[in-house]
Amino acid sequence: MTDPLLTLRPWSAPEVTSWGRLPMNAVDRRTGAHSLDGDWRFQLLSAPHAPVGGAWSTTVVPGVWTMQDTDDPLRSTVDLPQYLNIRMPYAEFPPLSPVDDNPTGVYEREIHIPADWAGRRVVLQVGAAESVLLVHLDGRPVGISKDSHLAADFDLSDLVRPGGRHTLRLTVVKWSDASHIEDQDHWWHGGITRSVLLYATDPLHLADVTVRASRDGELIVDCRVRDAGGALPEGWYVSGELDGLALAQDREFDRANAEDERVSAFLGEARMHTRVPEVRAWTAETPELYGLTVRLHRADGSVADTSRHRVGFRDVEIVGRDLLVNGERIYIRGVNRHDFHPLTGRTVSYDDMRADLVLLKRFGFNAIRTAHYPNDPTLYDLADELGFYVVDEADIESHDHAHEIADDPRYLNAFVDRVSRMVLRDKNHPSVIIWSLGNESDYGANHDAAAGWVRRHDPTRPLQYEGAAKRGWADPDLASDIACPMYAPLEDCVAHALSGEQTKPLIQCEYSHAMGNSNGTLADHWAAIEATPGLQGGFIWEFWDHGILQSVNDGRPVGRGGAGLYDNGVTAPGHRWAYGGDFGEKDHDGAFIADGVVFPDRTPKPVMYEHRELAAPVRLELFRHEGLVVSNHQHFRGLEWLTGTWELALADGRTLTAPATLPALLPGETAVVPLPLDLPEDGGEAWLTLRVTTAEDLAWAPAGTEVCAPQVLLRAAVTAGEAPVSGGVVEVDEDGLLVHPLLTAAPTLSLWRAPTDNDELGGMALRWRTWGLDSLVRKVVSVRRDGDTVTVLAEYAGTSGVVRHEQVFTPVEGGIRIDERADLPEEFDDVARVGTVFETVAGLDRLQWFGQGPWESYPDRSGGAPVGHHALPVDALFTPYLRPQESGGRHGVRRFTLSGPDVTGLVVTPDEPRQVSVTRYRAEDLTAVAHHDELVPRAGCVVHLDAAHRGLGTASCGPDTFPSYLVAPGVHRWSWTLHIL
Ligand code: IPT
Repeated sequence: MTDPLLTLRPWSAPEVTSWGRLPMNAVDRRTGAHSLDGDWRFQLLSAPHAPVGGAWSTTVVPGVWTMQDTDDPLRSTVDLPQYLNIRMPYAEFPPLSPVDDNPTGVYEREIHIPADWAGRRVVLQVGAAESVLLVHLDGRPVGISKDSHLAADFDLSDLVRPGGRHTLRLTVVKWSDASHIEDQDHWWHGGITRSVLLYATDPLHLADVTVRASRDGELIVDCRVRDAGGALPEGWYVSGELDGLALAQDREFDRANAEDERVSAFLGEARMHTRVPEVRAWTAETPELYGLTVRLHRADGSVADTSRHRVGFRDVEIVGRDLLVNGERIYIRGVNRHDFHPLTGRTVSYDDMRADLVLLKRFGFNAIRTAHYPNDPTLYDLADELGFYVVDEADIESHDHAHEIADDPRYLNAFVDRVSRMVLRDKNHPSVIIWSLGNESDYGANHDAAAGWVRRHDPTRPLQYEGAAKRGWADPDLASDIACPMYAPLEDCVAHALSGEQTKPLIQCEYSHAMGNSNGTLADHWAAIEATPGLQGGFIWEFWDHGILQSVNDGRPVGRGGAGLYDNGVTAPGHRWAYGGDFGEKDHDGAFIADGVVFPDRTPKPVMYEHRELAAPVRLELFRHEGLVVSNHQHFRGLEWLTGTWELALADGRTLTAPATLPALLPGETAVVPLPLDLPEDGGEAWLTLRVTTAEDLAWAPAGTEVCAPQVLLRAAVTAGEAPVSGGVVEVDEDGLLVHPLLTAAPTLSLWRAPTDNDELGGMALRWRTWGLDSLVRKVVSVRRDGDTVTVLAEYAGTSGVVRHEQVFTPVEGGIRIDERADLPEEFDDVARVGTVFETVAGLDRLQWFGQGPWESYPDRSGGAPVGHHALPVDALFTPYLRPQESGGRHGVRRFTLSGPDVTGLVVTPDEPRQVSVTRYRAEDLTAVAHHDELVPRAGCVVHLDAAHRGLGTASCGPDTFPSYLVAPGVHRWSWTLHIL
């Protein structure tokens, strides 16, 4: 028998967005539904037209077959994850996809229809399937759906028997016309990624509920009612209740609608309203929610249907060039977030999503862009509850064929379908403050059509689309109410805001690309944003490093069983975080998938701590050396929820503390408070830090969680170089290399760092290699003794330039002072570092330092690492970026001690705060391997002390670091002392 769903070949028909699918709505049917999650029979076919009839294996729904049971012997076909950013994984042009090589999953199971569902409307909901879903019941066609990130509901009422058992088949075709508009930058998978349910309603049911709640307490609830039976019975009515407060029926609306031809025999509309006195408004800082219950009643008053909502009263508007929430110009401290998990690929649980958002809250984020498709519905519930502003983005990215598709009328339906279904699903969430038409799809008539639909349907929120905004940040005619560029140079943003031409809020939809060791200049961005009216923030790219947990042995994804095989960002032996190419893909985009502010197990990268500080709700400034200015840097709340501790770090090693009481301050207010601790007359350089913690348990943090640690310098260092002593001995060998009992490699000059992803993709690493900086050849020119002092002159030859390097070794009390000078030729006009590198004996396992920390910091990413006394095991200093690269640096180091339980330590004191790193790896160790798990730690330490270190920037996608963070040619001087502990 020919199957009409297959005969239609919907996988190459963009006009067909669905068939038999129910309209999207905001009535949540998850509670009370029968879950169909769990084991299903499964077959993977090579193409949709391949015959079903092979052996069935078992698989878990929801899940992607690309990550599941890949060692199942019953599988005739194995289809693994593939990572490609822009390029499509096949050559066919839209709307076509490969004919014979199109993995197709066939899922089957029995469903049981309860006997008491007799007379009810029975609906199947498939949470999400990619990319085409075909539904059959007992071999009969039920429906088709596309759009891999939204649910599809199908009415089964006419096909099922109460008390009966039926065979449900879901066929999921991986490649289709829809893949061309789901060309987002993440792994390609195939399967059913969200839960499958079965639910029943009365034939007379709530077809949709639209909630509008504004900050003045006004609540309007619009209900649409349908009768699947075909005729709306007389006497139905709706009721509503908001936390015990009954809503009133809007008679005027009902009267007007009674004459409205849209209200037919089977569709009813009703409006209810109320005004809540002294309403507690919703904002991301104060996520106040009210519980709303909407009921549909039959004529006798009995309840036919119920819909529950959580309501947040808030306004969003654009006034002039400002985006306002509840009348306040807010900052958007955002991140782009994918639905991702290292074991399941795309299926994310409630706990996972909650953990994501809790972490983001703790690190000062207040906004999420759902890059680049509507996320799991639970994410929005959590955003409402924990407090986030959400840019909700439609599932449209046609990156590879953007220009052809934006105006292709065959795709018009798909654009409007995807955008409108997202709006219909998510419109009641207070967290959603902006709609987005999608990502990287050029700009065409299809976008304008979708924008037109949104503007009519939901005039309460702004709309954005980067592809439109790019045509003119100030142009009022384009389908974007926000100027939302990606990776725009900061100077362009500032210039636009100062130009007098700005008409729209400027909020970058992507900026500060977090690939590897990155996010340089984030603090400079925020300084400019806070200083420039018209700039309101942006969304960092991105939350996740999408590394998939892989077994190195067989190259397969580990899947759900992998919990416990990673910790603190690092995988267990025999495993690694796979990135593009690791599954044998011929075409891939490598580690570009690892560009998040957290590791694949959600361990925060160091940039998170800087972000937390940039978002600090409390700021500190010194007031004429007599007191401190404390300010409340929030938009909507006081400081009652916070408490703190003062900490005074002195260069002599002391740290004094005192409890802090934060002043009562309204948003934006400041107060002068006296210095909390007497500054001792001695003790040298002195830094005062206010460690701010949560005063009570919050939904996202237990009491005592650190929120920020603003710091002021109370007393600067007085530098006095250590005086020479006579009679000391400095030993150097015939090559002028220092001989020292604790060093296995003498201090030499280093101009090279293991290229970061930014260095590689930004082209710097190539230049450094061309100059030969990775393999400088040292030649000693002279060794001169002058009393106790030894002066060594050496030349370091690259392929296109020679650096002269001088070291003067002078004995000082208990150690040696080393004064260094390097002369960089003009052609080396942008190097990674100028500094000293040496290696120590084994057994020195602990670093103590006075400087910035405790986490990794670099010259252009050093905020949020307060100056203080820090100590960490050497192994914990290194940040395990997925692709090994320069890592583990500490900025502003004033002194450090390396010691071990059995070995005497050494103490290094630079002449001024310097960039230092202590790791188990040479730069060439890091460049030699592609994954962190391949690194073999050395027994001793590799120590870098830099006179100058280049900023990190974000050049892997976006601007490089600023000129002030570059290392210039010419003369560099630095000195340091080396003592044995
Ligand atoms: C931009 C994409 O929108 C995003 O999905 C991601 O690929 C990011 O870049 C880089 O990681 S598009 C890019 C061409 C600017």
